[in-house]
Amino acid sequence: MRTDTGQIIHLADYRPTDFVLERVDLTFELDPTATRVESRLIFHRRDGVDAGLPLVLDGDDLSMTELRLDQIELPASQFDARADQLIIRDLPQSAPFEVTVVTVLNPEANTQLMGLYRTNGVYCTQCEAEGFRRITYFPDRPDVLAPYTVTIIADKATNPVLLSNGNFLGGGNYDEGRHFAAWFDPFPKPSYLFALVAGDLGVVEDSFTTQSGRDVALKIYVEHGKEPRAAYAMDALKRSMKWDEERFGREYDLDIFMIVAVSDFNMGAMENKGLNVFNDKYVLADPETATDQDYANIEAIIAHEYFHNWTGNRITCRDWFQLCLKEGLTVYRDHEFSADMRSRAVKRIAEVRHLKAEQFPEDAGPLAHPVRPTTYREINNFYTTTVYEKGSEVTRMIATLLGRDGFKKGMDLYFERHDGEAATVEDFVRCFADVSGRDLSQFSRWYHQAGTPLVTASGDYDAARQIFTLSLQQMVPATPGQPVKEAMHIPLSFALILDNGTTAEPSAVDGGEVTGDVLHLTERAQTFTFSGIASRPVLSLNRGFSAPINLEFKQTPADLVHIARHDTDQFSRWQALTDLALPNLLQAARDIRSGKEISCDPAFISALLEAAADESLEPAFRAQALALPSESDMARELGGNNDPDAIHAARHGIIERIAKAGRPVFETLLSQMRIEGPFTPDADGAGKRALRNSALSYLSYVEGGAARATDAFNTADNMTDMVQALTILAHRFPDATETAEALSAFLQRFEENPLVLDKWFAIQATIPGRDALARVKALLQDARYVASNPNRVRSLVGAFAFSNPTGFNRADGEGYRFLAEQILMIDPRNPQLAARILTSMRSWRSLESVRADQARTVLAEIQRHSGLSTDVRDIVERMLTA
Ligand code: B3K
Ligand code: ZN
Repeated sequence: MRTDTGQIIHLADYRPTDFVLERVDLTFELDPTATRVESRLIFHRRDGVDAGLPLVLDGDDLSMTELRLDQIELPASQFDARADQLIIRDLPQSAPFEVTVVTVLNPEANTQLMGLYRTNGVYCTQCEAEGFRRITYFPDRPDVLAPYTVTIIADKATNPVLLSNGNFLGGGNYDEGRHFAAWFDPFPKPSYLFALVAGDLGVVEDSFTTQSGRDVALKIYVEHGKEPRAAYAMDALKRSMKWDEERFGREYDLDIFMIVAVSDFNMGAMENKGLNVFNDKYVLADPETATDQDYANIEAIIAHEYFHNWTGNRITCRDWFQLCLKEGLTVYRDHEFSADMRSRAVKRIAEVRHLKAEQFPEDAGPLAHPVRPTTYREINNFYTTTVYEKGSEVTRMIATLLGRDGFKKGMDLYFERHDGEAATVEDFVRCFADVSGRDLSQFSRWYHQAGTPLVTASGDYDAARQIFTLSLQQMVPATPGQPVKEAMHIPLSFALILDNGTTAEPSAVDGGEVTGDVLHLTERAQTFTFSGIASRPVLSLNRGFSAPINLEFKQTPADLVHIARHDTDQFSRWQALTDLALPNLLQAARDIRSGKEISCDPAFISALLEAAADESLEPAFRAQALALPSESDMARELGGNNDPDAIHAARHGIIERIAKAGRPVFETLLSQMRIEGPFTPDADGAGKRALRNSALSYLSYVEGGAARATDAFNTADNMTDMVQALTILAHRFPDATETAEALSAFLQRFEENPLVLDKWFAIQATIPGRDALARVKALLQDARYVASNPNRVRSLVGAFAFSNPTGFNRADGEGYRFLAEQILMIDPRNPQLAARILTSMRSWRSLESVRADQARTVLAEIQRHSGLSTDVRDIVERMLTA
């Protein structure tokens, strides 16, 4: 039985626990099907709490075999034990007392991958958000913090490695071939940060000396034989530790920091104190098997989980409504880290692409919710791009408002004030208000109001008075539960670019607050005037994407070309190229639907090719410019009545035109961007490979056959090039013999490597067109398809539903029906995974009516299904009712 009864939890109902937890002492006797967990908890009643109130502990699917109070067995009359709750009555008024609970678990049968489970013979835990209650009865909420002692007893031959949080206390041999290890974590933590790992694993070891001179042992545990593939992760970890010291003054606090890579994991990774558990996809890499994107992901996620040690662990969340307090902030920190490790501009472009592709649709659809929600039914459904990515953007805006030094001071105060506490978003914001003296109350609406603000801008230049006038309006769309919105405080970075490419320095700016190059839009409508502007300027607005908004600003192609050439902000140059591309793409989509011939503005094509060939720009930037807005970007911009087939055909047609006009440019790039010597995963090399592969892809649109991509596939000496070539073959020439041969050669070479096999599945699952569904169904029958492995499910079912717009959104609804079958099959074993994949339908209302009707029918069928998990029920009902 699941704990979650589907009740709605409200932020307004928050109150502290009646009992204070002082200490936790856990003993695990591991067994694949009958693990015994003895938990000893010391509590005292909180001051002022009524003596009659019982102790209520959370459970989920638990079976208890022993219960003692101060070591004496409790009479049945004194407690009620259910699978999801333990209530103990008649407890001491003020003196501390000890509750001992023994539960017996079956890790082998735990397919949800929450609580204690087994993956490839390794015991492993996942407790965030509410998995600890699947291990033992506990006040399983983030505001209950205590130091933990953990003893693990297990068969020594099969489990030589026994790990938990904190510092190693000691270990030794036990009876019957068993051994034990004891760990103590002195830093009070909530239960969601508990972790245990046991099994037979290989280890990579290193060390780090902190800024104050303490030595920290670093260990990454992987399956035997995979040790060399953890080298990059180790390097990323050491760089993260150093960066957090230098940038935020944060030093690591335990004697040891461990990472364990496992193959069955519901998400990317988990920041358990001192013992991060990772999806092995984000640890293992070598040139033969990992792409540049894989390396970048590993670097970012290793950093993210490490940074949680301060933002999440030392200061945690008071309740789950505050999730963005740790997630948004930590994403901001990992973004800054990657920006410092790589190209800041290219990193920013990638972030904004991701935000717009994932968060903007969420914010515009039925699942929209504030960065800091006020209600939830299933907390696991709130680990969203809104909480993470928009949460990070909100943090970034605070840094913009306060400036680098002000932000640093605010962070220092936050660490000083709240270390060791479970804090709230209000606590966080107050630190920045206190150090800056700024009133951040209007700004805080970013946490509370859902929906992407729409800013409409128009400019006017008065040559006689040498004044440039900018009129701005803002509107936040209605979202579920929030029909009416208030005006936001929107920081807009700007530049007035003159004819000669220099930036105008106005003699005065009126109409609102301006700090440095940032305009503060705080009213619904506001007009800024810039005086002393000698000639007509081109306005570049929302530079660096200083605010996560939709901007409607009708600029001429000539002005956009001017920005693309001259803005000192590289991000804005990319944005201008995108703004040039979009109207062409969108018009082409409309033309196709009305049966017209499509066309493309030559001025856009030449601006794009100019950027592609511009050797003063870094290759990675040029590759980003060439990567046109995606089909889902187009769908988002079209905003409704969308036909994925028309969108696909339109984009295809525009690419063909660019390819035709740019053939010589692409030919040149292909030879210029060749890299000699062995592969290294650095950003420079990655940029060159990206640009070269982009050229290769464009060329496939002007060349009739698969020859060039086949050659690229056959000569590739690294996984990035190989995957790109294989993708071109599969997506552009799905029926060519060369494609079949390449797919089978790839399979043969990498059959033993699950992470590469995932790529093989995903490339095929995303081949556009009507045949996609049949292909996906056939792959589902492949012996290598493992339904119990979340990575594999995501690489086939997830990739199809999220990343194959034409294949999935078939007008006959078969794509949706297939997804529904899969969801209903996955749900009983792994509700979190099922719910996550179902969110692929979150934009169903913006489809044209035939598809939208099909989607609605299928969602209603899912909803009618009896026995849905709370996770899936929550998603499907929100998608249908909003
Ligand atoms: N905090 C975890 C996510 C847990 C998800 C629980 N459903 C990973 C992270 O954001 O670092
Ligand atoms: Zn996180």
